[in-house]
Amino acid sequence: MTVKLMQRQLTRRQILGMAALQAAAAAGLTRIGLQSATAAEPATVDNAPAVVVGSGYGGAVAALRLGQAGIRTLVLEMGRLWDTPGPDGEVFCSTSAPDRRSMWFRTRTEAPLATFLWLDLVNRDIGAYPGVLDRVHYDHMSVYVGRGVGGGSLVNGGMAVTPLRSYFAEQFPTVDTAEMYRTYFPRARSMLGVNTVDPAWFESTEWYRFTRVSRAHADKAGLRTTFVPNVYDFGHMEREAAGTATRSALAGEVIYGNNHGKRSLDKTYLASALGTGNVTLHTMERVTSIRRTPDGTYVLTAQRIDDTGAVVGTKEYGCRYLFLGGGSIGTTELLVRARESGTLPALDAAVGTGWGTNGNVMLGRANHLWDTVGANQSTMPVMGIDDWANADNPVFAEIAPLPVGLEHWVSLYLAITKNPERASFTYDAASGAVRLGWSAAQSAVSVGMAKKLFDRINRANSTIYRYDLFGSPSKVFADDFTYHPLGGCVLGRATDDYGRVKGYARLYVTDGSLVPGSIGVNPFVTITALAERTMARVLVEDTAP
Ligand code: FAE
Repeated sequence: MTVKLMQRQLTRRQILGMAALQAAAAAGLTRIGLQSATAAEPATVDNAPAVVVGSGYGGAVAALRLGQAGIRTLVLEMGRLWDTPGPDGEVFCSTSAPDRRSMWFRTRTEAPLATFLWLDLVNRDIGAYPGVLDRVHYDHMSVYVGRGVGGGSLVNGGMAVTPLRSYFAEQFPTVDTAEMYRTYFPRARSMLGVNTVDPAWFESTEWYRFTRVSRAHADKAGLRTTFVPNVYDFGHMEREAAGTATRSALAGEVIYGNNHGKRSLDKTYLASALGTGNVTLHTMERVTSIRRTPDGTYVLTAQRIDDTGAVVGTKEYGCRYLFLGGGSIGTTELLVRARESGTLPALDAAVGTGWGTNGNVMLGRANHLWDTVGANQSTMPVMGIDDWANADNPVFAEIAPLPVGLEHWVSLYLAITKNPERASFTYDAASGAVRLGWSAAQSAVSVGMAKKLFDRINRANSTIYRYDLFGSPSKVFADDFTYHPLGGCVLGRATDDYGRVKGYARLYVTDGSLVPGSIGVNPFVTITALAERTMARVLVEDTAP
């Protein structure tokens, strides 16, 4: 990463933090802090006062606020620091020619769109490597997650959506909604660097023709569309279009990482966290178990892995305060295993329950030949079809790009439906595996809701679905994966109303596992805002000497 100013002014601490990340990458270090830019990590770090597991949204907020409070904090992240150019001079590989950097220890990519014109044109054989995108498989559901310093922010579409206030209140009845919308949502948006596309540029650029076509089709069905903010720097994107900046969103980059333009967490929260001088980050360390000693110290066991995935060492870390930010499936898995294997037996029965997919379904519509979507498409979505207020069938559908560099007449969507189905995780003592009990019938509920909305759009426009995109010949709705895993340690059930885990003092959850399976929009702004709320409370009430 080059330490350069994006449109937003970086703080001095962010610049220091980014310099530390840059120096660590240059030296090939897996232990990163302000110290690591110049010297070795202090030996005492094995017993940090606070440990944070994971460096996605929940972990990054916890790390920054702990660091600012003067609390020495260690962040453990199982993925790599994405800051070193590969042989092609780029940090991330492209979506059109993925290599080993694309996926987490796979020999073939597993992209959400499996086929095009029923042909196996999308996925590629790759070498196994700690790549940036993982697809975690359970029996009837797989979950896409980001791996690396920044978690999901490295691979996501950047859509920074604040949920409908009434739905947030419905999902979090014990949270002070007024305070969330007055204080924590604005704080999260500001820290994440949220911005919006210039409407005039949007209306005129070829790069969003695909969105305007979908908007027109929604209009025809009497449906409302709405602009959606993003953390991609739209100033940079306009310069990409003008040919004065290196292309990233306009070069098809997204799910395997963006080389430019995106304000991922390593450039915002995490850079600031490292800049406090109190935060150290270890990469390629996977936490496998948590226990507590009689004096109340939490002890984590972490496996150090190398670029082949081999475990090259095991280490234990002790801490007084433990913050879990491993994401919905990462955190839930750790806590379910801890309860069931007896290392944290007093965890509540609600741990491992209340998990959902945010009602995710992906689908494509086939447009008329005269209704072209354009060969040039920005990878950053900026608009959604908002039918959430429809009590009969609430759906919010992101108008998604399909940037393959040629005209394909596909309108692609990621529908977020109000699917009430929830699943639980179980522990298999023999193998030590944690399994998710989601069924195909539960996905069918999301499909039914998405179909109702898109049948209406197809009827109004005399169009049909695309049958060629999701592998099997007749599959129209991709209902077997989610981008938005939510729940597992739901706020107010597995934890108190601030993410303090029931049964154990000084143990906290700060990530997407707090959200009860659905939030009605893309979730990272909500996750960030809830983590800000937790940290504001905990630092005042729990860390007094
Ligand atoms: P997350 O960001 O997943 O971070 C967890 C981190 O913990 C990861 O870096 C893991 O590697 C690490 N970790 C897990 N377990 C361990 C362990 N045992 N030891 C050490 N480290 C561990 O969690 N959301 C939006 O709001 N807008 C979008 O446009 C959007 N697009 C998406 C597109 C894609 C392709 C994907 C995959 C997701 C998208 N999302 C989007 C979802 C969003 O990225 C996700 O909700 C957040 O990243 C979840 O944040 P968490 O803090 O819960």
